[in-house]
Amino acid sequence: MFSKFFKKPEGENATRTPPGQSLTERFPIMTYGPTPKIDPESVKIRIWGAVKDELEITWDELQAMPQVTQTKDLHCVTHWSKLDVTHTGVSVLEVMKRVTLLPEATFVMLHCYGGYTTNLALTDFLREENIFAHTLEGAPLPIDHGGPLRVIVPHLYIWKSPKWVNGMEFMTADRLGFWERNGYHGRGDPWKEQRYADD
Ligand SMILES: Nc1nc2c(c(=O)[nH]1)N[C@H]1C(S)=C(S)[C@@H](COP(=O)(O)O)O[C@H]1N2
Ligand SMILES: [Mo]
Repeated sequence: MFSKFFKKPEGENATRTPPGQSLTERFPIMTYGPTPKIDPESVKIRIWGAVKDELEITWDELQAMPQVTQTKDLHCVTHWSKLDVTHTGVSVLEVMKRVTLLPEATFVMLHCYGGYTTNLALTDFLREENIFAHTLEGAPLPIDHGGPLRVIVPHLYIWKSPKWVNGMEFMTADRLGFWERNGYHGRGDPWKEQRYADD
């Protein structure tokens, strides 16, 4: 695991790095299946399920909302962490000002161009630091990292940060997303090493 690219965390970085993780300076690309190529202008977030009214939020509407830039550490279940990654976008809580949830909504399934899905409890999704990101380190989010638009959920392993996002399906009970059906943990807290379903 430790090599030219993966370093054992030391000093202050050690306390920022969850158990079983090594640090990388690179930002590896991890995608299952082909990478969808989407014109930013055509990006929409469709919102349905346990909501009062279904709606769509367009790329232009998203750009007109208040923007936030934040620097977070990202942790991948495949044992690498990358510290201080800066994304810009719109916070999930800002987008959710447009959405009226039904009282029985407890989970969300995030959907993507290409068919990837991931499930989150609303207690993990409706958090200040979660964002719809369109910019990485000041430049348009590279397509391989999920451009034009991905969700960043920094407190969980980043399979919970879907690339090429295009939908939020609110649910009244949990259902498993793509990797969760294939053996990954339902929640994925890196500090608890929730890697696989039986961890
Ligand atoms: N749409 C989509 N989102 C995805 C994936 C994917 O295959 N498709 N892979 C997930 C996994 S398993 C990881 S580790 C991270 C990787 O993000 P990165 O390629 O920007 O490093 O994206 C997550 N989001
Ligand atoms: Mo992953």
